[in-house]
Amino acid sequence: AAQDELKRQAAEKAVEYVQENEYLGIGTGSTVRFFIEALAQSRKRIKGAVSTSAQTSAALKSFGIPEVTLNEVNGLPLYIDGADEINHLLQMIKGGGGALLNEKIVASAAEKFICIADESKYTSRLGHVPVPVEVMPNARSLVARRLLKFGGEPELRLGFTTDNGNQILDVANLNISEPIKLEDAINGIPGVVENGLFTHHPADLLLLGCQSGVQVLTA
Ligand code: DER
Repeated sequence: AAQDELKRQAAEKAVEYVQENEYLGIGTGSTVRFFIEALAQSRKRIKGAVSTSAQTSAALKSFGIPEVTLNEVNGLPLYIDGADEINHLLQMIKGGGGALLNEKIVASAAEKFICIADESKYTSRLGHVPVPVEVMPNARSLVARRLLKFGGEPELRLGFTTDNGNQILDVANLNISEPIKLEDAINGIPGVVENGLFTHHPADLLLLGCQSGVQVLTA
């Protein structure tokens, strides 16, 4: 599909930023899958990849890219990941792939976060997609009621458990006029493990696959 081609072009561009013989944090999703393939084809040798999901670990293994755990490294020079939505300040909504907890952890360890996406993800205002909220299963109903008070419309992601054994509420209709405050308010609800607003720490660079080619964007 045309969108896949745009994702692939952004992913291939990201390989240029990978430093040989360094550790690399790698996110989750279909755009990241294109990145892993492009990294393998580039024959660039990295010291090891810190993965964010079983899905990404499987892709790394299939391409023979060595994996290390976050505990084995002391920080990371670079983190590459996609997004469900990204605004002009490079703040993001992530979690469509269900890996938002590990993604936010590994992203926080990296000096630089490069987001790879197709043009459909780029927006002036976050909120066209729901905000995924990872919750402890026993607190699901409590958290859902609290999110209703925020004006959200929480919907349980049916038949899905995260790699960490938690559930996800996809919350539509939130007023995201103050993203950083909302990110913190959601995480302040007892029972919430993490949410998909990446606004405290936006990406440093966006490689955006567009019909006109890959645009390299900063906030
Ligand atoms: O779940 C995630 O955060 C993924 O990065 C997601 O937001 C991007 O998925 P895609 O590359 O398949 O669109």
